[in-house]
Amino acid sequence: MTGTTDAAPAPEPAVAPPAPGTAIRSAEVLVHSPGRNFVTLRLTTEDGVVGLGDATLNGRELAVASYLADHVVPLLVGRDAHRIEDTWQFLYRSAYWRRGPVTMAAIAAVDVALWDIKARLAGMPLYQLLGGASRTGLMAYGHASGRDLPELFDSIRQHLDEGFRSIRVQTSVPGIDAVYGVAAQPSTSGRYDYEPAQRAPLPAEEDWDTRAYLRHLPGVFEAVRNEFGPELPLLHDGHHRMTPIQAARLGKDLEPYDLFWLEDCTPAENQDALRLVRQHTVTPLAIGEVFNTVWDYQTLIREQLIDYVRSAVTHTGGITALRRILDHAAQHQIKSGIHGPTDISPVGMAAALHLDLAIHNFGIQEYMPHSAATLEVFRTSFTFADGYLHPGEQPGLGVEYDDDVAAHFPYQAAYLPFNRLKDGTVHDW
Ligand code: GCO
Ligand code: MG
Repeated sequence: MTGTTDAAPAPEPAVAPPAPGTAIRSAEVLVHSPGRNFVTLRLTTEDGVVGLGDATLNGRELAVASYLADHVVPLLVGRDAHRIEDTWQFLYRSAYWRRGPVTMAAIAAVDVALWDIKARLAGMPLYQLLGGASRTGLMAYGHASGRDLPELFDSIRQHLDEGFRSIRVQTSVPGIDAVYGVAAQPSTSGRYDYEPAQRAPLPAEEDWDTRAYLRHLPGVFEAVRNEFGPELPLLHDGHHRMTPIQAARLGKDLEPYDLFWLEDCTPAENQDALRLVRQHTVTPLAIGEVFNTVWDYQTLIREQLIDYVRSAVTHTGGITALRRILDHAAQHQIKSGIHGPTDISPVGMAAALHLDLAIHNFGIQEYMPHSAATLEVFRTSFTFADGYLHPGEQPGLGVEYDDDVAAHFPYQAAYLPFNRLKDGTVHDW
């Protein structure tokens, strides 16, 4: 043996190390309450490039903050910020305990922050990395509500004045004191803003009566159609409160009023139940804001039992995972209707808008504008004009987080309400 050694050559690393500067240097979990609570993940690379992700789970914020801070942040430091898919698979599979809103919100925050970093490094708005724009703008719907018809009509007119061209209609029901989607009082800004989470040590108790609701709602839509004409796209959220046969009846009764969709008509954990609803009505159905993986949609998509996917980027494992759900849905002519109430932070909203712009099967985007305080903490560059949203052209997501302003808004415990029937039984809210 000449000029050789018995020692085996050092093995190549299984994966290439991060390019200089792109390893994650820090991961911070930011919990603040500018008007309402938000959980934000901020990743920073060795070179100082920052990415933001939304991990807000309304009413259970601290569980996700702990999942991230205690169990995910220690795994992120030193990882290559470019390896989005590998990081997603690692976080999902290495936890062993899969799915669930806490886990999937935490993974979503990491995923979105990594997409933000990649797009900032590329110097492009994120939608360009997702395939580029498939349209010029994103039709958005706003939330109108009223305790009676005059208040409801007033709220619809205000939304039309603000530029909305599609309207969700929620209304009080005679005999029910407090109902999802309707503000108890007109807000001081003159709008009927509805923010369900309430800052209090205990959840508020609301009441519910499905028969009263089923009797009342079709007349409300008839009045709205008579007042605003046949063209305005109208939506309604049943918020999981009906059984399949009740939902089937409501869908049938609303057919003359040509809804854009009826949302969350049943709780839908039992996907098979939607077959019954579908057999009885051609009112389009939207479901999924509380779902967190593609498995929650398996029967619904394969059997074409819904028309719109309602998941949020924030609650479904991020852009990587929601894009797959929407691609699967596209094979069945099912479109997107991404969740966008105020409990999705401006970071989560921006992520939704980039995805909406890029996919082929975009349907509609929910849009509840955030409060002035929220928009001081999260400086956004997305726009809304004449019914259409656009994510803007800033590199990355187009959102900056202001720590100094956020410091004025510490976390405050807040809970979503719950329902009881007249006899005291707890009911879906
Ligand atoms: C919607 C939703 C929300 C939820 C809220 C709970 O369609 O926008 O139903 O209003 O109630 O996200 O946190
Ligand atoms: Mg909803």
